[in-house]
Amino acid sequence: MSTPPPLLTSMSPGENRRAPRAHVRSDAPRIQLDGSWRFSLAPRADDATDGFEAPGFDDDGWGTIEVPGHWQLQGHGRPAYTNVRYPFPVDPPFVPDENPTGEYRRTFELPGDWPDGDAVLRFLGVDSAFTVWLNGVELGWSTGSRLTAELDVGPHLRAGANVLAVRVHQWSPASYLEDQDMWWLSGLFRSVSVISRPAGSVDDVFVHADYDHTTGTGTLRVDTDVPALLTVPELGLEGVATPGPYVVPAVEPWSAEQPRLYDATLTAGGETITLRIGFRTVVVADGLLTVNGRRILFRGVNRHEWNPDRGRAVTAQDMLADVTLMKQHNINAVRTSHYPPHPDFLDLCDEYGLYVIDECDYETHGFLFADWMGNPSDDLRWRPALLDRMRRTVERDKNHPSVIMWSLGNEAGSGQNLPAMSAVAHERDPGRPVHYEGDWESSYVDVYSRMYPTHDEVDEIGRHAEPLTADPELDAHRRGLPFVLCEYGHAMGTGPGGLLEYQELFERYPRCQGGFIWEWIDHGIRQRTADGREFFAYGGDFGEPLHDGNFVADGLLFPDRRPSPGLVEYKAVIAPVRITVERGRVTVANLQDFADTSALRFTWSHEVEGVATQSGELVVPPVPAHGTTTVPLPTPAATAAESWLTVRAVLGQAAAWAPAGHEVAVGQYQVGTGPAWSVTGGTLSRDLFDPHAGLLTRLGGLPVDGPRLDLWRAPTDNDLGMAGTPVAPRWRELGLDRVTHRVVEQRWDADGFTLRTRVAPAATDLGLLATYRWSADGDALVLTVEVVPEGPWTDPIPRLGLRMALPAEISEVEWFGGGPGEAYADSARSAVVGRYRSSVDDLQTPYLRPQENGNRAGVRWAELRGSSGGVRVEGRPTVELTVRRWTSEDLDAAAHPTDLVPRDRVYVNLDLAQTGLGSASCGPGVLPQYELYASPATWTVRLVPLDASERS
Ligand code: IPT
Repeated sequence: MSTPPPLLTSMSPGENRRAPRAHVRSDAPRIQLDGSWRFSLAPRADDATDGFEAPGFDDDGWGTIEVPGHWQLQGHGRPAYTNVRYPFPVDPPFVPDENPTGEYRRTFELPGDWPDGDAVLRFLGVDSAFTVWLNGVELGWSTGSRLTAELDVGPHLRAGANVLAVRVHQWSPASYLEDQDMWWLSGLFRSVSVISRPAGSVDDVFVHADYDHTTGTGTLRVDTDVPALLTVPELGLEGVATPGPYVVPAVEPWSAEQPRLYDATLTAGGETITLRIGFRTVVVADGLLTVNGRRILFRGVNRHEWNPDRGRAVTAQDMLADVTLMKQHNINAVRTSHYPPHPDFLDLCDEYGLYVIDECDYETHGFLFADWMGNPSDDLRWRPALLDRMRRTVERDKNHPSVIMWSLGNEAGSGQNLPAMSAVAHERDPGRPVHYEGDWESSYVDVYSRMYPTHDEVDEIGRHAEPLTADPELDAHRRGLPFVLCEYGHAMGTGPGGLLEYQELFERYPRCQGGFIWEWIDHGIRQRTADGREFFAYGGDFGEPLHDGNFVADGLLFPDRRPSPGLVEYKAVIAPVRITVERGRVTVANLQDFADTSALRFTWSHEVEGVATQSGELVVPPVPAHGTTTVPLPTPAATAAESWLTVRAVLGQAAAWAPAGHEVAVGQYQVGTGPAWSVTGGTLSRDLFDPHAGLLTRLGGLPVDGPRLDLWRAPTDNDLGMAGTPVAPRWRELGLDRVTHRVVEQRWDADGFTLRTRVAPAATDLGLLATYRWSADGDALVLTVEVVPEGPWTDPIPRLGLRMALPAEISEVEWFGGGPGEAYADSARSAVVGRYRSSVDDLQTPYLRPQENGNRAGVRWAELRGSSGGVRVEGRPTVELTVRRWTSEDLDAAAHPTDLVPRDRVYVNLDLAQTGLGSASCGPGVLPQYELYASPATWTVRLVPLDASERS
């Protein structure tokens, strides 16, 4: 190629494409072109194959590729990850000469009964710019990777074999508009098809199904480009003419909680289109975002499309799994960050009930590094491309009741093209508000939106007391708008912490209508080590010269869709009912906006040290939305051992997304605290301790190292945070990862053994005086640790605890305390006091980049066992427990879980506390009440040797 084709130099969005229209299901004849195509990848656009589009071109020497798919995940080229930075020079509209160019060819047979006349060739997603030829004829080109592109092919189709050729460039001017925080992955990643367009058939339809909450009436208007007949059997509409309007008395409205859909058909020109109609009205009124007249509360997530093997070429199962998992975890809203999803995903949102902020495929974040000079948002030459993207978003998805807001895009700075995009959405669809976070004045949007504000800022905004912005009129406008957090709770690595405190603000201030966790799923790519062990790759693992590491792994799901502890925590925080258990009664608050609690069944159980002694059903009359009811609860007398009442709300009947009995919410009440420790005493044997360091070496028959004071944890992504002043670098500066232990005193007396040490890092006068007092209690040992800080400690510390090592044979843990999953001070809403069992291996949470994980909070006792015995540990007050086959230092040094090699020990931490997690990997740090400081502290543990035969 001598002169570059227009799609590599032009700011225009495409040529020769059909006007965008609704994505509908129809019975028109269709040829699905998914499957195996011939494929060749040229390293540069000017290396592309001359004449490849000719029907007679010989592609026998070419490889093959699966469509939909990305070529980088099928052995051609490599994935690359950058967050904000463009992986090419910011030199718009130019892109590098090294522009990987994929050439696709395939033949398809036109069925014998294929109707004459119009037909469209439809691409649901091609990343990034592509030109299409059918039977050697160039049809046109398009950009807009996550948007449908259709071209007319009717006149070019031939009886028998047809040859389709598509040339896709990884980079194009449009790449400047697609700087989303994700892997750069190219190709035909969504389906391709040819669809017949019978003469007189409906090309485009816009369903307007409004609900009047004051009368319960629905109004249905179906706009079509040609006259058509509409049938909605359940509404008694049979072959009525479009558009209507048809007034439907007493219609059942659609909401995420009660996603009522009415099946409908639309016929014209011999084609039948099937529609699913949901009646609902979305309005911003009196400063609130309302659906069907009520303020709603978003319990949301940001969802990128992801499959660890297929990238953004997600499957139907992936989409269904996402929706099902969201519903199972009490999530009611999705922001489709940062592009329209596969259209089938929205069908699932309609059906299962999720509110959707549908976001345009638009981000120019990398202009940040050019001080936003040349940002397409403010350059009129880009306006046609931006309006094209907005139109294609609205037109494609306009018939989904789940879509309740349009979003102009993400992180695209500011500029005159954004209000123009907003106007396009408003004009075409007055029935949906418009969102864009980058407009802090909120001049052309209908909700005020921010990402990663602190709790204090949310509180201020909730009180309409946020700082003034420049223009008083605009300031007044914004101050009157509802507020959402389009991103918060950055779910990178261990955490996020602090979600509960956000939820409290959303419940306190009507203006604060909830938010969307960043983000739904880790975008790890499944890989194997040389010796065949699976891991998930992140930025840099493919040798990218410029990358943003594991910032791509910040989801509530692991890449293979296993829920992370963060998701379990979020589920508890956003539970749609709140269960408050007290002596003799339980109060159920229904936090939903529409549904009563009749879908839920309530059970109670009385548990003594985590073992149920009594249980039953609780009769809770249906509580209306936002109502509260209190019912009596049998409260057994306190027992000798610690006992709890646990009340659970479960699904009474199977839902589409979970079986009957699925747990929705839990509440607990502590009935009895259990006895104080009675220490009977005994003689402490000197030879249990190392004579020099004074550390325990043996417990019963079990070799032991330690315990001794531990301040360190393998920094989490939040500890390493990019926002504010991250704590982990400071911890290292202080030397908390390399403390030394100097014996100050060893003293034996009638009460036992006292060891005093000074624990301190090199090069500083900071230290902790640790006093370990050991005494015997029969076979057991009791250790009280007292810590007194010395020197000017000012910063929070990672942990204050004891670390000890046991033999590697320890493999099982049973405990009474918080569980079953991981919990930290500021993410402990999901921890339920009970008795749990786990293998040591299953106590680990496999974050893509190893870091502190797996902590169990509020542990009263734990039994750690191997084949030849074990140890029971008890904590007073409780302890925080981690058990792992490697040290914190090993965790810290590893880049992937496959780097962690089990040692010949099991390392056990019995901690008084750890500092919280926060969300500083991209947001606020740990709230003050969850920060751990070096201060005088005391805690006691009891260590009891267990025989191989003993079982609790
Ligand atoms: C914010 C982005 O909108 C989102 O795409 C993602 O990158 C997230 O951060 C971090 O994972 S932008 C950030 C500068 C607040």
